[in-house]
Amino acid sequence: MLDYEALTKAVGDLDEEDVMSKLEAFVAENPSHEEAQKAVAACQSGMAIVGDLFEQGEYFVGDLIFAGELLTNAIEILKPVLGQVSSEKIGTIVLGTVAGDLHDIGKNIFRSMAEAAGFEVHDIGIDQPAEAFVNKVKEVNPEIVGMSGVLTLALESMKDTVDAFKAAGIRDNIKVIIGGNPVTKEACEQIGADAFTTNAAEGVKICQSWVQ
Ligand code: B12
Repeated sequence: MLDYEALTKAVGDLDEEDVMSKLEAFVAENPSHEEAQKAVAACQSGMAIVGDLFEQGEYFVGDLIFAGELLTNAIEILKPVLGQVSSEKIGTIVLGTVAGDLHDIGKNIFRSMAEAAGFEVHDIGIDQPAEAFVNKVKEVNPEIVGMSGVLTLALESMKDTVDAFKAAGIRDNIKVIIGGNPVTKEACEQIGADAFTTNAAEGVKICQSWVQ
């Protein structure tokens, strides 16, 4: 049995060896999807600790970089139990991290889970301006656009992107979901998105409800 709190602490401590050995033992036990999602949530809480220690001046940018690599490797171990790419296609999502923001771990987790649920995901990458989202939407005609961002400034870029959809006359053709640490109900309303979440699994459920 995985001790989720101990996993959160190990991520917060940036104890890579402990994180990897815990996750390898966990995956070897063939956990359920729900348990794997709980492990992701535990890692996410560990990253919040890293962020807090960075703000308090105990960790530095080098530690953030290390934390990013650590979590990317951790998610690689979890991928097989988070679900494989489904062969049945239930919908299309254009996904990206918005302009000014280089964080992509949360986006990548959402992509993996959405693909496992049967979505075809067009991931346009990090630091993507509004026009890049607009162009991709025009090209692949998705039902859904997912925008990711963890910096406070990402909220502004998300609003710019929704405004660009309106200006291009394509806002009514798509549902927009935003995700990442700073998104809230209020931010969602201001941005003009249809839904928000700080949990990838919940995000996938919302997207599934839109294509049913
Ligand atoms: C790792 C990290 C980095 C790494 C990122 C590596 C990478 N490849 O992503 C690096 C080193 C690059 C980095 C750089 C910086 N960072 Co940084 N970083 C973090 C840290 C510690 C973890 C982020 C993370 O991966 N979290 C874990 C993931 C799993 O969580 P998540 O993103 O929220 O994603 C989940 C959900 O939100 C959801 N989700 C996410 N996206 C989407 C999208 C959709 C559509 C859906 C449905 C769901 C969804 O699903 C995920 C799983 O459930 C955070 C701390 C924190 N509290 O987040 C700081 C943090 C975000 N960083 C911060 C800062 C200040 C910076 C720098 C400015 C530092 C510097 N001085 O250079 C730069 C900025 C670079 C830039 N322009 O973007 C601040 C931001 C402050 C602010 N309010 O804006 C934070 C909050 C740290 C802090 N407390 O001060 N960082």
